This record gives sequence, structure tokens and C-alpha cells, in this order.
Amino acid sequence: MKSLLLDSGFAVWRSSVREDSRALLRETIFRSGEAGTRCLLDLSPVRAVAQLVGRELIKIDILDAGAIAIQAIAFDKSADANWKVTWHQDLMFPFERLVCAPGYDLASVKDGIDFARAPRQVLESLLAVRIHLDDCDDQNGPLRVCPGSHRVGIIPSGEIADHVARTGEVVCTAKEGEALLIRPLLLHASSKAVAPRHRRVLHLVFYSGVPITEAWHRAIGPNQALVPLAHLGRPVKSIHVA
Ligand SMILES: O=C(O)CCC(=O)C(=O)O
Repeated sequence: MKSLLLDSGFAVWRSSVREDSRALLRETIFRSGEAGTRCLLDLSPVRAVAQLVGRELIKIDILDAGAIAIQAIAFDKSADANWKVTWHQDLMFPFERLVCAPGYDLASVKDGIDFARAPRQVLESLLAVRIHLDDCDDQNGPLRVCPGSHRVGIIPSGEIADHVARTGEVVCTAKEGEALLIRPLLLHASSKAVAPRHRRVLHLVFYSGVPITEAWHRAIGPNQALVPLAHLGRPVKSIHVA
């Protein structure tokens, strides 16, 4: 799986998140008003799953020992919300405050949280883990990815279509309980569902790299509840509580 992630930028993986935890996620994070309105890592069922997944991925050497969960988003494509997303890379991530370090740009505020584009080496050290909470086949708007596109850095928007046309795409279907691992720099898109029904996904983002100058909005280590505010921005290793 490690070499697949290196070469292609994505892989399907089955974590040991149990059915009862997945049911709890379905009940809590998709309640109306919950998704998108707050940081989902502040919800204990999400934090528990992020920590479990973090520990597992560290154990199989996909993440470094100092890896932290920095973001959690809920996606539910359904008959009521049948959206499509054009080809893009995920470049904007949440920070504790307005960024000012060199290499960080495009600062903006969304729902009261500071977002910015991090430098390439930071973006390359991120991994998204999309835990599927429903079966997702080619009829209900699966993620489509452009293999290997994470290896060329930030692709100017005017070059994205050519890149996809040259390289081709893979449709990422998944069974409920499976997780799709993707590098956020991997070009991805999704179409409207042809036969819409729930397509619930918990999208976790982990950072696994050298300590960064700026402070993430959230930084959840595999063995701790929350990073004390006073420690934000300090080297990742010093904030892990056994
Ligand atoms: O889940 C989807 O359909 C789209 C997700 C997406 O575009 C993203 O994570 O950036």
C-alpha cells in the first residue's frame, strides 16, 4: 500500500473501525446542521475514530509516529444534495490564526476559521482518509482521481484539464467500511449521482511530516484528546501525551 500511495497517490484500505463506531458516526455527524458547521474533530466519536485510524496507519508505516489529525469533514451526497465537483487538488487547510510564515498564502476565513494554502512540502505530507459509511458504486457519484498527479506539485488551474486528458482517471468505488486513502495533491473530482442515495463519507486529514512553523487549527495525536492551546505551534513530538 505504501508504494501504491507513493506512485498513484491513492489506495483502498479497510481499517478496524467497527460497525458500531461507523453507525455512531452516521448518527452523529450527519445530523442536520452538524456537517460543515463546526470542526468535526471536536466531536468525541470522530476524534476516537481519527485516533484509532492514526494509530493503525502509524503501525503499518503509512504515517510517521508523530502524525496528527488536522481536519475532519463529513460529505453526504444524496438525492437532496446531489452535487458535482470539478477536477481540483485540496490546497486550503485550517490554521489556528492568520498565517504569516513564508510559503503560506491565500489566507482566508471560512466559518470563522483561518484557512491558507501551505507550502508544497507540507501539502505533500498530508494524507486524507475517506471512511465510507455507505456503499459507493459508479452510480452514486464516487470520487474520480487522476493517478500520479500528486507528484507534480501544485498544478495551475489552466493546466488541470490537459493533465487529466493525458493521464486518464480512475473511479474509486468502495464498500461501506472501506477507506479511500488519497494524497490531497492528487487531482480529484466527483460527478452527480445517477441513482442518488446516501453516500456518506467521513473525510479525515492527517499531517505526517516535520514540525511546521504555523499552528494547525486542530492537531490530534493518536493518544491524546486535544492539544492544549499553549502547545500549538510547538514541535509535534512534544505535544503527544501518552
Ligand atoms: O466527496 C466528494 O464528492 C468530493 C470531495 C472533494 O472534492 C474533496 O474532498 O475535496
